[in-house]
Amino acid sequence: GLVMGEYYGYATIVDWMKRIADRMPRLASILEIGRSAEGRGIFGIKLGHDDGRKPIVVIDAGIHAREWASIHTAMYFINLMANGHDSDPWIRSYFDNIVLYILPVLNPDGYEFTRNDRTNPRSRMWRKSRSQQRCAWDGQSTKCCHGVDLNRNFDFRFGEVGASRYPCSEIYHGESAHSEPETRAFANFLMNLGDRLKGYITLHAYSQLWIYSYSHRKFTYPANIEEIRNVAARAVAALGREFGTRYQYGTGPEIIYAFSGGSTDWATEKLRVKYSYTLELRPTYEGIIEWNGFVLDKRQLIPTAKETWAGVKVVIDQIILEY
Ligand code: 0X9
Ligand code: ZN
Repeated sequence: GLVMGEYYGYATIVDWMKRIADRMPRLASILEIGRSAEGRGIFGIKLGHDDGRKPIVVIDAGIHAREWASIHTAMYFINLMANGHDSDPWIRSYFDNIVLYILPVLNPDGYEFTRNDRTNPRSRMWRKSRSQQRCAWDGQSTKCCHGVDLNRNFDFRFGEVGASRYPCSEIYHGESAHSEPETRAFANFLMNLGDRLKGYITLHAYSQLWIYSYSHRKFTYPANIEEIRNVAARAVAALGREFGTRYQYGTGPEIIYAFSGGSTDWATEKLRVKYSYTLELRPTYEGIIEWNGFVLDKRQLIPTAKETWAGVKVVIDQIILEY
């Protein structure tokens, strides 16, 4: 296995998931949902006894390249499930009662770019995918840039707010909804799960937030907002009980900013996923100088993942209770 509390390259992460799936053939399998713009396979792992009826929960991370702590957290969940099957009855019950898909790196091109590019020190802070350059006139000159903000590329109020039509923007939404291969692969994957998909959690960093729909406008909620909010409140409380970490919960526009084209709103609106959350992991904004919140000290990786799992468990347990 791999030692937790470290950052790993994409190939290492994928190999590791394959080895876990090989080791537990009836309980885990690897899946490739599609390929990135640069041709990398986008992989995930399926955990659980699938009888075709159990509720499904999907967890992803690394849609934004620089948010490395989210990738580690998803890996930690995989590790916990894989090692817990034989030793932890609660984990074993998850194998019996749900099907859990974890996709730790939705944007592998961006992630590898943040790890390996040596041409520019700012590359560690890359956010978008690495798709081919697009050019646009910005009023002064024509500028060309790589990449799309994949969390602005989903088919939910595409391009309406908190997104940019300029390719050089950090929040460039792409030419049209699902124009990017990563978005398409993931959207198709979720759509094919059908109405067994009850939970979707996307891991981001940072600012310690537990966010639910909708993100484009204040005070706009799904019909079952009471249940969504109640589960969020309990998740945040459970998370805080681990190490005292304080999370805020609410919709994006209520607690940070409005935007559209994100994956959780799309899952809520188009797929009717009952519990769909965006998590912003450690740290908070307090004491953060410009961008360094994305560079989480390795000593914080395991505690971050542990407390996040405590929150995620509340969502999973609620779904098991209901279905
Ligand atoms: O802006 C995003 O895509 C996410 N934040 S991040 O810093 N990781 O880029 C999601 C923001 C949370 N949701 C809303 N603001 N509605
Ligand atoms: Zn993000």
